[in-house]
Amino acid sequence: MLIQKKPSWFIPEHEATPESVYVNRRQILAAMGFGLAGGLGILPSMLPTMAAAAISGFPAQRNPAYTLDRDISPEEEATTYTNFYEFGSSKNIFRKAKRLRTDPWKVKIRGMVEEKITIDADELIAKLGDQEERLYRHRCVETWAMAVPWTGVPLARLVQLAKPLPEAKYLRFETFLDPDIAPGQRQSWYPWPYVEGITIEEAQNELPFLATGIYGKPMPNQNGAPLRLVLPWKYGFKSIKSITRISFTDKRPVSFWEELQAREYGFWANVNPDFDHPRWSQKTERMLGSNERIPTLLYNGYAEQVAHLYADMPQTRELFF
Ligand SMILES: Nc1nc2c(c(=O)[nH]1)N[C@H]1C(S)=C(S)[C@@H](COP(=O)(O)O)O[C@H]1N2
Ligand SMILES: [Mo]
Repeated sequence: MLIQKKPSWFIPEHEATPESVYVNRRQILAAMGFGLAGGLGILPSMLPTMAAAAISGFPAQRNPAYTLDRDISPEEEATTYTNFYEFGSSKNIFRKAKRLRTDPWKVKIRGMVEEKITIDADELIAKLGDQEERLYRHRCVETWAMAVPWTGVPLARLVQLAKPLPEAKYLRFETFLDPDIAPGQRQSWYPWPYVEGITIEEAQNELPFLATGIYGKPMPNQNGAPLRLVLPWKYGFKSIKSITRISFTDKRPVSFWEELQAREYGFWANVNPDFDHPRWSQKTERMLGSNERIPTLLYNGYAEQVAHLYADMPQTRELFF
């Protein structure tokens, strides 16, 4: 039996790096509103760009609790080899994804919560506190993998903000629906929009991350701008991109891929090298930028953080698909 312990991102004050490059949004807005710009040596023409940078908070301070056992993937690879079926089923859809307009971008929080909120993505992130950077591994069910620095906030803070009712058991996430912009959404055999779901216990774990950026910069469209989920211990398809709606519900959500092929892409989809996909082995993976295959780790190397969530469940195939 595992005992609830301090999340691994918890570091005592004296160990934390004092210097943060985060620019406080209020300072900039105050400078704009109260005419302090001149005194700070800031030209009025610089203000809009600075405000934008401050609001998005890049680059954010790296959280030293999340370390890697491998090199960070080349940025060029991680931002051009992407899965985003809304724009097509090939990996090089980054040019097509440029068409997505991500500002303004409304996000709705709905369902079994005290706080039903409709809010712009920027404002939502500002409400959720300071952004941080985390280095996470990512393992696609297709067996390619990467290790990248994400910028964002823990999803657990959004759960706190929403104030779920006691009957809420799951979070259901939805991506935009706009076939005029996303050609993949004209392919009617797919159950658009893209949907994903996790349990509320999973959402309250330290790992789930609402990401707004990658490599210290705002998220490129192809990686899921302006807001995506990152669940590093699950197969990559669970990490839903370009979120427009988060609903709290008592019914287990049926995800996009589960609806298409439940035998291959299940609800839990926890990474486990010992359970093969029906069509290929899950024992090894290829890191982007390399041709070598390396062993895949149980829970993608995050057993310490998440194994206790599943300790009382049968350790069968269902948990790893
Ligand atoms: N909306 C949406 N989210 C998505 C996908 C998608 O097609 N549409 N693909 C998923 C898959 S299969 C993977 S592996 C990751 C890939 O993230 P990346 O392209 O940023 O590496 O995004 C996931 N999130
Ligand atoms: Mo994937």
